[in-house]
Amino acid sequence: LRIDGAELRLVRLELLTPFTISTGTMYEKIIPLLTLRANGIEGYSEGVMDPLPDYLDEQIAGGMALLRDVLLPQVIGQTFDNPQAVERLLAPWRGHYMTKAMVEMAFFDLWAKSLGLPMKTLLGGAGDAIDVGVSLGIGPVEETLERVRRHVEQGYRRIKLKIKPGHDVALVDAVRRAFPETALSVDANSAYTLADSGKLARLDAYGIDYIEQPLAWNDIQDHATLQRRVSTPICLDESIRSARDARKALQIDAARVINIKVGRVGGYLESLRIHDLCAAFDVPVWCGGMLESGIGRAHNIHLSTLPNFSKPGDTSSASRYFARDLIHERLETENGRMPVPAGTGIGVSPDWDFIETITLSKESFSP
Ligand code: OSB
Ligand code: MG
Repeated sequence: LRIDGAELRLVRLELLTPFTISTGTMYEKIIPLLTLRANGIEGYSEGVMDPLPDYLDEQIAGGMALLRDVLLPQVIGQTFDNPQAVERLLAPWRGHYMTKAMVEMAFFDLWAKSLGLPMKTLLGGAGDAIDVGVSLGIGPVEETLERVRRHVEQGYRRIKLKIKPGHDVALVDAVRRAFPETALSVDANSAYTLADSGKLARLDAYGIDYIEQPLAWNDIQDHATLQRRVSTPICLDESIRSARDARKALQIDAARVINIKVGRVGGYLESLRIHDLCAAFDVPVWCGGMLESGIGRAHNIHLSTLPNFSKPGDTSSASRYFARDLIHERLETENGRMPVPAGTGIGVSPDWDFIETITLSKESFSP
């Protein structure tokens, strides 16, 4: 495939309700969107970097500059036989996993469409729907109980509670009392240190599926120490940027579950390597989310059809986050199952008329 054009946009999408995690509150999503073209076919991707480096050390401004000045000029006009060739070209650049993932994922979509295959098939997945849960932001306990109730009623397969110091054991205690049977997890987004081991061990009493990323975003070692002190499985999110990180974590028992976000690890090929490695260690994975629009969600859904994605992912209904999505299709769950978009590639089509109205910037690239 010869890449004969590209378009890079930044769009602004209002969140229906603010989303609070231990690091802060999000009120809107600023989304980088990439289109790659070849032979009249288009591939799409969405960047998951944030305006500020408060989830990981990557941010939109740096990613956009790298795409504009380096990555897109590198791929435009070039011919690639497969996604591996794209990955090889971008491999020398340090970091910038989310930015590189945009190029790799848009190419994957293009490639799948050129082969006439659904993305899931190309990845080695199967099935028409995936199990999903929800991620509930930090808020007053009473309000959280009400939101848990609503989502349990809707059939979501797991409720993930965002926690932070001062908003943890009492919250979990209240939710567990009200919902003795519900699959629960917690996500701290790196808000604790090993000094909090005792506090985190108190969560062992509540039958939680896993504690997601309790310690530093760039740590693996301390999570292994913590795992020796708590019986609840630790799930790593932020700490896993590559299959090499995953190997190190698995070798020292720092993670008994891994959250794969395709953007966080630089794309599908690395996601597949992490998926396979975890399967070899008998460690389940699930697909995380970054409040993506339908374009990113569609990618996540296809990835989630692989066999070792054996826990519910975070790809809940788009209507929970946005009044209107960037795509024509509706990505809504039914009884905790998200249908896999049909058709070739990611199977969703951007609603350019709507996107145009929320576009902050737009640039075209040609050979
Ligand atoms: O840690 O998984 C996380 C959202 C923004 C940043 C980090 C995280 C999240 C979520 C939301 O938990 C998942 C989603 O619904 O997309
Ligand atoms: Mg997380």
